[in-house]
Amino acid sequence: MADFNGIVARFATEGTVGSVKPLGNGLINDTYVVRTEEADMPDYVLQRINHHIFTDVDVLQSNIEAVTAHIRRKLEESGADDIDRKVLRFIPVRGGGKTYHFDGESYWRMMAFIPGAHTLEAVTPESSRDAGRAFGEFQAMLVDMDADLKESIPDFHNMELRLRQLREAVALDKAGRVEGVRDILEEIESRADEMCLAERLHREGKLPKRICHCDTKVNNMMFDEHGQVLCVIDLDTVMPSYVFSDYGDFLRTGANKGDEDDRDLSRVEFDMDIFRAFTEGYLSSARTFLTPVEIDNLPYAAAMFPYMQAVRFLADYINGDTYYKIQYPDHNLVRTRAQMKLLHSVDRHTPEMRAFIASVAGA
Ligand code: GN1
Ligand code: MG
Repeated sequence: MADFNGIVARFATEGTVGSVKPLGNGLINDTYVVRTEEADMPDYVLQRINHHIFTDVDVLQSNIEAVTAHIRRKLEESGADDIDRKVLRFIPVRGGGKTYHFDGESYWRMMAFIPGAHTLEAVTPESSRDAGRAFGEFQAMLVDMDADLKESIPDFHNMELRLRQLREAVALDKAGRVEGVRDILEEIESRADEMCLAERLHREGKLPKRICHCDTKVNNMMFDEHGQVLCVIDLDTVMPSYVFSDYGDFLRTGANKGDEDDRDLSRVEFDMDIFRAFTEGYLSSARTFLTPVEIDNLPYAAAMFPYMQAVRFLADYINGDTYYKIQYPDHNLVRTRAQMKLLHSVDRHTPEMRAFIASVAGA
């Protein structure tokens, strides 16, 4: 058990720590809510950063500080109200400028808890329209940022790299699980070229990298008491990437009628109502900067993300579950199958998606 009081004391927080309790269900970091005893003092979110995944915590926090400062400045310039609920505020450590503390074992950071806000695990067409607008706005606000952000996980959404990692896992077969998943591996390989389109377009100079969120899950947004989006959270993966990351990963999680790890594959279907609402919202704020190549390939992004996530879950399963937290032994395999099922459903809707995007983008 970590010495929470000792850790919190390292940060320039206000008030007296009352309680520290686990918060949320992220697969990567450990998150806690720190309640202060005084009613007029802020509460905080404390996180143990997974430094096996984010190996350069200094890069990670510099990216996050640069991005939140840029957004805060933009909100101030535009005269927005309630700014402290619209952008995260990281707490510096006492007597130093850094926003993280290393206790000899783990890296910790703290941010102000946003009062009266909540996250959602399920989406409706209304909230996904807002989400589309919010993630589009997030990208739009960062389009003119000069700071040179580094990739906090190099090649995070590089499909070619993810396939190489899967092939390495298969070659080593550390957990002796390859024999049991030959059918999925075969299907994945049969679509590998098609799914690496983004990297090819980028090499040909036809697809830019922009600052993206790269983990645009439904539960990475905060809503206010009226169900309005306040801000996007979980900024660890904010880095240069293709806009496909934010578009595709939202639909992967938000437009799945089942769960990411559903055992009942009949529940896993691509939800066109969510797709339409999210796409309308996204294009309303992102159309100002998106290129025709980016717009034309949004349906590809919707397919690539379930595919990429299947590749990642399957590689982890084959490696013996070293990356994602699991709740039972074949959890990563169940997740893989659910992502492949989602991909099949996306495939069936591709022509309809194309037509819809063309009508909205052309409008
Ligand atoms: C991880 O921790 P969480 O749940 O926000 C992962 C994402 C995956 C997701 C799958 C840094 O995100 O890329 O899409 O799990 N984040 C990292 O649920 O690998
Ligand atoms: Mg998260």
